[in-house]
Amino acid sequence: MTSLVEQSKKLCAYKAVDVDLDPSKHRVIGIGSGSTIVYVAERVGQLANKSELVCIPTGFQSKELILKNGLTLGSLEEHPEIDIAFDGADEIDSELNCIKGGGACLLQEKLVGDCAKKYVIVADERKNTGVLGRHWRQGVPIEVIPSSYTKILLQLEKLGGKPTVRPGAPAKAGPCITDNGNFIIDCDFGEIPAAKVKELNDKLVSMVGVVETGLFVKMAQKAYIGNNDGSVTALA
Ligand code: ABF
Repeated sequence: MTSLVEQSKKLCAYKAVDVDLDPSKHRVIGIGSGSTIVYVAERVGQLANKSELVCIPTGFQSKELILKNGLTLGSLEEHPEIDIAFDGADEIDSELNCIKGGGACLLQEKLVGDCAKKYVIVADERKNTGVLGRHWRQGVPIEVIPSSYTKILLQLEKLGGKPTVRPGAPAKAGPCITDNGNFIIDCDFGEIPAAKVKELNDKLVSMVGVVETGLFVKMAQKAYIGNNDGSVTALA
């Protein structure tokens, strides 16, 4: 039996595609990563003109989803202007700032989001807490150049965070390696008030060795939240 959370993921994903994707105008579409985006790809794959669309992935899982749903796979190099992109989030606040990167694809996700004229987040209600750091207790994912990780750990501690290097899959010894060959540090800063998210992100990206952070500062124009009672809340 499908759980309420799973149903809410499908509801918000279908709603986001039905409301925001205009198949007559949007031809280049960003497809993010995670378990909610599975339903976005499924819905896009049901469009009558799907063969006219090009989908830009944010990682390996995303590529597979695009292909599995009979959609055309494109690249950011070929299509640096994306009409609309959909992605999941680990947490979303009242200003639509997000924590992303639980799946270690944050760099490609941020690139796709940055290239998108319209960026839409889909998430179940657990992620909609109003303040980042309430639900996602694992910390802000930060992608770093491997040789810089110890100096960045020190810098993050001095900044008041509690950083840990993300381990790889259980069978694999050593740290998690991203699609770009980098490490991920998860840094717990506790709750991050909406007014402080940009300031924190600016401090993090100014550290030499940091490639990108999982703080997506006001990148999304819209978010669809799937609720357990079967309703969908649109935030903008
Ligand atoms: C991706 O999927 C990540 O940035 C984020 O970690 C995750 C959210 O996934 P889910 O939809 O499974 O909660 O977008």
